Amino acid sequence: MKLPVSWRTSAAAAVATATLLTGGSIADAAPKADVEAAAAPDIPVANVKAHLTQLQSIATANGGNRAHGRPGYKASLDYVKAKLDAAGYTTAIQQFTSSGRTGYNLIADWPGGDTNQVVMVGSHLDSVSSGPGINDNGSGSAAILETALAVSRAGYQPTKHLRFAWWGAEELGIVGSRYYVNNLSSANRAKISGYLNFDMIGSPNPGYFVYDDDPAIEKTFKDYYAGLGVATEIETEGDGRSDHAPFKSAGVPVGGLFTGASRTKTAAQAAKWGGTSGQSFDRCYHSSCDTTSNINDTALDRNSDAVAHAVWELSE
Ligand code: DTR
Ligand code: CA
Ligand code: ZN
Ligand code: ZN
Repeated sequence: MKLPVSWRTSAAAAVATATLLTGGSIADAAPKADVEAAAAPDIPVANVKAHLTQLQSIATANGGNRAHGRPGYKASLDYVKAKLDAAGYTTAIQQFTSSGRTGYNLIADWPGGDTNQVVMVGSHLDSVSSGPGINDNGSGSAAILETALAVSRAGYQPTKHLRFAWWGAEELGIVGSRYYVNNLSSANRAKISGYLNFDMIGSPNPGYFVYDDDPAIEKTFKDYYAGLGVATEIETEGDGRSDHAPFKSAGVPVGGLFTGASRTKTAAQAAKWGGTSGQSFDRCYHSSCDTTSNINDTALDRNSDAVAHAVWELSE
């Protein structure tokens, strides 16, 4: 007989916490009760695209970009924060300085859950100064925003505590997320049971790459894609080139998804994923053409649903 999640024993929770604080992975810590994990809802890709349309409008109204230190970045942050405040999140803006300009991280906590076991989900919200940054990284920012809103719509009450983050100044060198991690006390850092990063998840000529840093988180994503019948590859283009790097350096289990940037799709990859071989995954990477037309809707939809799947599975 499957017990509902809410019947987890306190002993199992104590084991979970102890395991995590001694550096166990998320999966090791999950109590082994015979329970039915709640299934994540479908994330409507139309909703994700509506956020991208808003971010595009913001860039267009602010010099064509959403870069650190420019009006378009703060307007993007205000847009995301307003949605989260209206959905019942506890939000906070963390300020920092980079290259002589003020930067901002947005942290949003979903009330409830064990605050000794925090599942964090993050994406950088800034673009480069040369364009609107809709794939890089409106795609990740919009997908985690819509997942956070889905948590609210569902009234989801997971065992672990959920925290979402939109980082500033990633394009200047992973500045905002590193500032956040460096300013955590060691006690609060130890409470983060995992960090999930989403940076470029809607590339126009997409690949399906999974970070291979933490085995349990990697398995969560690979199992999800296997269920869709979509092949995945290990992410190698980045290896530390995004906001998961400061968390990994601090000993936090990390994972994430990526659809590719300037590397070229091979014939073998095109055979399994479709798209165009001999062409980069995102021809508009860091360019002015990284607009709302620079998105593959199928990849954005699949990855948005994968974000929700991982959030539900890893926070149960
Ligand atoms: N650093 C990201 C783009 C990027 C390039 N390789 C990877 C691998 C994994 C995540 C992201 C990336 C940026 O330009 O914002
Ligand atoms: Ca969907
Ligand atoms: Zn970039
Ligand atoms: Zn990026």
